[in-house]
Amino acid sequence: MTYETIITETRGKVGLIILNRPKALNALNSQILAELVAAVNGFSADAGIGAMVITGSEKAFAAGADIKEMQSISYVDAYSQDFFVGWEEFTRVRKPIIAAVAGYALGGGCELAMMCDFIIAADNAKFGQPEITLGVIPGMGGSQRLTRFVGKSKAMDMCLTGRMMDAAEAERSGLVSRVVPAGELVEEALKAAAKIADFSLPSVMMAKEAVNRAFETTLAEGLRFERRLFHSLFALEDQKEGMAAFAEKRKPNFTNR
Ligand code: CO8
Repeated sequence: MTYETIITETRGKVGLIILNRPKALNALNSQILAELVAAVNGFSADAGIGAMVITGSEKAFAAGADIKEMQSISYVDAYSQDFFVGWEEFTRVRKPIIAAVAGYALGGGCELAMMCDFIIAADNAKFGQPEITLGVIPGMGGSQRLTRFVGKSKAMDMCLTGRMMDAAEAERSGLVSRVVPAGELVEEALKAAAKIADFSLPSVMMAKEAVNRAFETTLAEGLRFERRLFHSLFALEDQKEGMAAFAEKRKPNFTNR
């Protein structure tokens, strides 16, 4: 499939998606949403792919939803079309997705990064939910996910003042998992994704599912869910292989079975 607003590449077992609307700082319009969802679904369906990386440019991961596309939309249209509901499809992807963020990740850009499984930030990254400056509020999960990542006080500060957080503050407050020099961002993210993609895919997918469950349920239910997944992994050949390889002091050869 050919895309106009993203570039896709395969690096070994990793699917790389580069947001590519440089003139609009990768603002997220309906075309980029549709192409991004198609790309992640394509990599999901590809048995040769074990993890994905989404990145933008050195200046902008994405500067938000496309304000020019949104500005004239009416309430009836927004409501009737359930504007941007397509992003929910993105969050249903079961293989891991790493956001590699350099430059601006604002509004929908910050929200897209938070929909990924974890964020690796370049040292020039800037995160923000500036929707309040436009007379609106976050609409792709910012008020909910940012609050879970950084807590109420910082989330309120960001959503009410619209101020940006730099990479150091984002790492300190738990929004990003690590910060790397901007020039090494994509390689570092690809390295992390390649490491994940070398593990047994069913256990990787279950690990993702288990961690995500922590956001959706009580501790008791989450623990029960984790234990049931854990039990089920003993049905895999890869569990036998992984543990045998440890005992035999060799590298495991996982087959995703
Ligand atoms: N939408 C559309 N175009 C954009 C956007 C955007 N979000 N951001 C930047 N652009 C465009 C600019 O208009 C400009 O285009 P042109 O050259 O044609 O004038 C080009 O990108 C370059 O931008 P700047 O000249 O402004 O670049 P600067 O380096 O001076 O500034 C900033 C960079 C600070 C990132 C600045 O561009 C900016 O403030 N952008 C807007 C940031 C913003 O407010 N983002 C939030 C958008 S709202 C949102 O995301 C809501 C999400 C939820 C919606 C869910 C609906 C259900």
